[in-house]
Amino acid sequence: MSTPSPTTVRTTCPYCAVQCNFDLHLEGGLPVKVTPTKECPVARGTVCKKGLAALSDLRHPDRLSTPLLRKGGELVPVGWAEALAYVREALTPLLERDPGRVGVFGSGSLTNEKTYLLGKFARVALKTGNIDYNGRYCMASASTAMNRTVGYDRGLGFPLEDIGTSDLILLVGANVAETLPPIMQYLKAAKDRGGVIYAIDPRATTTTKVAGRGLNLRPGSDGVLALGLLRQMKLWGKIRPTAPAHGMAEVLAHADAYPPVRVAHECGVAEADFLTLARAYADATKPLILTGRGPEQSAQGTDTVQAFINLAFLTGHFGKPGGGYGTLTGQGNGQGGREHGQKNDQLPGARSLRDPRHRAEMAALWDVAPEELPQPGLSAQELLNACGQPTEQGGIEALIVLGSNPVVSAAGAGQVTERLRALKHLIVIDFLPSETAQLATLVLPGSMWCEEEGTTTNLEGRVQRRRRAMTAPGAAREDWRILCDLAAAVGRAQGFTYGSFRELQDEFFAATRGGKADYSGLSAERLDRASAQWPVRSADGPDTPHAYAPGYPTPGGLATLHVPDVRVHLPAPRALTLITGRLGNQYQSGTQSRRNPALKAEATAQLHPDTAAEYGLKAGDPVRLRTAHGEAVLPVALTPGIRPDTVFLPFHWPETANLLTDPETLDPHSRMPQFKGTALTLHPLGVAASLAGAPPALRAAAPL
Ligand SMILES: Nc1nc2c(c(=O)[nH]1)N[C@H]1C(S)=C(S)[C@@H](COP(=O)(O)OP(=O)(O)OC[C@H]3O[C@@H](n4cnc5c(=O)[nH]c(N)nc54)[C@H](O)[C@@H]3O)O[C@H]1N2
Ligand SMILES: Nc1nc2c(c(=O)[nH]1)N[C@H]1C(S)=C(S)[C@@H](COP(=O)(O)OP(=O)(O)OC[C@H]3O[C@@H](n4cnc5c(=O)[nH]c(N)nc54)[C@H](O)[C@@H]3O)O[C@H]1N2
Ligand code: SF4
Ligand SMILES: [Mo]
Repeated sequence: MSTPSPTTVRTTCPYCAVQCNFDLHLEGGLPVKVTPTKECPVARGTVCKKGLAALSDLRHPDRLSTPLLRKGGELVPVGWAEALAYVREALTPLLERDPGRVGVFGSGSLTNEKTYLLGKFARVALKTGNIDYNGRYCMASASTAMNRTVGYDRGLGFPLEDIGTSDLILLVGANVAETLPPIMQYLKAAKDRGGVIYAIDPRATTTTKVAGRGLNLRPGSDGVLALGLLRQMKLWGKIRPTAPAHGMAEVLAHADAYPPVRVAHECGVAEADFLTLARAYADATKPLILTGRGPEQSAQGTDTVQAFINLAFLTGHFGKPGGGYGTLTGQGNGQGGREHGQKNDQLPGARSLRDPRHRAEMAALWDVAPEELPQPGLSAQELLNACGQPTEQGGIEALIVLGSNPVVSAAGAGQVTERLRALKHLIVIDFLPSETAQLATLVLPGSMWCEEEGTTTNLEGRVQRRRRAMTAPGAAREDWRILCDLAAAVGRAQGFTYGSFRELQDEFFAATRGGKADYSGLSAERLDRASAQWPVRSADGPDTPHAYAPGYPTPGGLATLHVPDVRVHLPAPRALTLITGRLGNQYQSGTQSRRNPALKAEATAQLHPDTAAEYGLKAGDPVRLRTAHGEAVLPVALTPGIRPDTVFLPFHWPETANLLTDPETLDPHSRMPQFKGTALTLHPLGVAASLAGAPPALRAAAPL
């Protein structure tokens, strides 16, 4: 298994959806340094601190290098033969009885090839429909809104450099300076050309400061803001639809109910500030609306995003270079991860599992009968909620997790932990002992980013090679091989016997042929010459920097606008709302970043100083936060830029943000939980109280 170790390998970062390319330098086969490269088509010579620090996890002492099997309550090291024998004994009877009792949970961190293989593994080897992934928690609402409007979804339908040509950018709930730092250069380019940026966020962030203008709106009120803007555009004669579309008259009529006075009241902003923003949008020639997780991660996320898409479409900017609408995808392969079949209702190439033609196409490729492919199963949160429930209620008895840490990141993490504990079998493939892995009955040691080949697709639909630079340590294996091993263990090796990674990769590219997300013109060689934005339909054909030209992949080629159902819950005076999100120095559920000495950060509850004073709290005092779903204890940080009615919590630590979120209420369209916007009460613990009884996350921002 040893590979030649070149001193420098150009690869892509394991973290966010910008997917910076950088050079990883090795000595004696071990990583020593990351350096940025000007040849990176995305970051153009920059890399953020997470990328620079990414190599330190590769040989972290906690790195998993052997399978771990639970015996007598403890996870103990075993060989692969014993691990796979467990898989055979655990899963085979279940699969024979009722394959739907086995669930699979994937991730937007996986390369395209692993995404493809995981979907194929679930549906062909296990024959279960119960596969979904953590993208459901991410940009699913934006993706759902785009799909139902124009039939497909590429986060940004244009190259990043177009952002610099926009004259008005609305950053709606996206803290780009902390979460996608290299994108700031494109925003600054727009500013340098005289463009204006509004950051719309309930709290001041590094991003709102750079933007300089913004709206400090009430959490969950973005949809009303968009409706108010549409109403003003109509009033000011700015309606000139991008293309003919269904639903326009209804959408325009509905917006009449949102005059500035209502918007100001429901969004909790001054009417004059709203009107200044509306005027700026009306006067701009290339306004661009970019949404982040702020407006998207709620039980009305799809309709909220829909309201912004309607605005961009009806004012004629949708799909135009430098203007229109886009969502800022988050995970490294959040884009490709939502296209190639790990979604509960999807087949590769963004095909639909419900479409008989699409089922027949994939069945032919996979050499199975179309009717053998299962129907769509549970969505991510529903899948977790079903774990360990009685079989007659559709309970999941065994779950395989690849690339997610739901004990920290799922909504209602307390309940989710209970559900995972109630499983008969929890098989986690990870490279570090995440909190979810620590609950597993079997942990399989997988591979990290530069220990395997693959491709990822960034937030502008750009497909790039992620090159292998080193081998996984000890008995750890490449994830794609592990999936093939699992298929063999349950006696379903057929279709999972790739002689090399390249065979799998070529099958993946070919499988997308004819799909909306068509990568069939790609190969490792072509991607060595240049990255490419999908669709890429033939080996010698062009790629597609600009998506969303009218003539959409919908019946009749028309867009359909939907009347958004958005309601602002007006809290009682002095009531508080919890929002959760990210810090620049941490990544997601923290498995990787909490172990990284270069990425220090603290879990605190961010409050406005006036709110803190009202509760008699000073910076650093411990406070109990309570919602209808749970409670958490954290020290207070005073942040003057946050709305006094809002409390912000990062979600990177166990037993913090997601103990407080709701595991049951989901967006009816995207099945997104309400990560942003939960009614909250504060209970000071007293200045003298110590944090001794507080969750481990607060005692040390260190690994378990
Ligand atoms: N450092 C770092 N970078 C990351 C990640 C990470 O974990 N750490 N994760 C990656 C991933 S997967 C993702 S999805 C992206 C996410 O990137 P972002 O979308 O930037 O991330 P968040 O911090 O979740 O939310 C953004 C902002 O929304 C605001 N907000 C909360 N509620 C509302 C609301 O109701 N309305 C509005 N308008 N704003 C609101 C928050 O105050 C926050 O500043 O980041 C990616 N990059
Ligand atoms: N309260 C609150 N909760 C949130 C959010 C929020 O804003 N607020 N944001 C949500 C969003 S947008 C997201 S994307 C999710 C993310 O949350 P998670 O789904 O938990 O994602 P990660 O933390 O990236 O977890 C990835 C796990 O898989 C492992 N891993 C990563 N890549 C690979 C791989 O290639 N192979 C293997 N074998 N293992 C891998 C890591 O070590 C880690 O343990 O959290 C969601 N949860
Ligand atoms: S975390 Fe994102 S912005 Fe930072 S280096 Fe990695 S890909 Fe680039
Ligand atoms: Mo995400």
